Amino acid sequence: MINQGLSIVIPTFNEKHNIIGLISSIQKIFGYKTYEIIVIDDNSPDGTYNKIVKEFGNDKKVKTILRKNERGLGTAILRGIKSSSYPVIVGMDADFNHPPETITRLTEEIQSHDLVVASRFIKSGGMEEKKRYLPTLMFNLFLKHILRFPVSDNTSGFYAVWKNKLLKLPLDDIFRGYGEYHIRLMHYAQTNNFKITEVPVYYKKRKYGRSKSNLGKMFLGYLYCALKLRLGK
Ligand SMILES: Nc1nc2c(ncn2[C@@H]2O[C@H](COP(=O)(O)OP(=O)(O)OP(=O)(O)O)[C@@H](O)[C@H]2O)c(=O)[nH]1
Ligand SMILES: [Mg+2]
Repeated sequence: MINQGLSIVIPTFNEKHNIIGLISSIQKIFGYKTYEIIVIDDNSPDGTYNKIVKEFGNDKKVKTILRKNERGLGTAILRGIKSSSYPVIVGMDADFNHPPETITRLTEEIQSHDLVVASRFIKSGGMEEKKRYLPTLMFNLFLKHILRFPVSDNTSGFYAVWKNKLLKLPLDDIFRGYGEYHIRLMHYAQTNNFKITEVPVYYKKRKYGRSKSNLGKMFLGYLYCALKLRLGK
């Protein structure tokens, strides 16, 4: 664990059954260490925001941001990044796809790197949801090939990065749309000579609630994003 402090940025939409357990798990892992959890909720109809405020309203390490007039994963994460106070940022999902224990591995490696990605496609990595594993792997092989990425998983949305390095990148261009922001993040990090590495992650299935991902739309969006980057547009 780093000594300088850690900002964990978590976007939520209808995650009231996951986020309380996730925050509790992070608290157990990091305890008295210097960290903050920033949740950015887009006014979830299930009342995620109020639930967090009720459970953790007195905890100074838990910041909850409510966006009433905006919706979208990319801009929600950017809002969290802009609100962060510590030098290392971790981005992750609220639904336990991203096991909180992996944050420790990310923060170990960030000591000697600019950006560390949690990867499903290296030894000890994987996905509990088997039917999504192969198509995701194939798409990531394609991405690695066409964009010459140095790591194997460029769509996980689970990473640690130094904030001062991140602020040098075109953040408004990167953090928009849905999960394809991760592809743009990797592209700009690489073209700005970031020192990048990966650590294994085993994705569990989402614990409660429903996915926000429309897989067909997501695939086309990610493909379009990758081709645009490849063509330098
Ligand atoms: N603030 C905000 N968060 C969002 C939005 N869409 C998705 N999220 C969050 O982004 C994360 C990833 O969304 P998921 O629905 O888990 O997507 P997925 O991992 O592809 O789908 P699953 O297989 O069901 O886990 C979760 O923490 C969501 O709550 C949004 O529009 N706004
Ligand atoms: Mg998920």
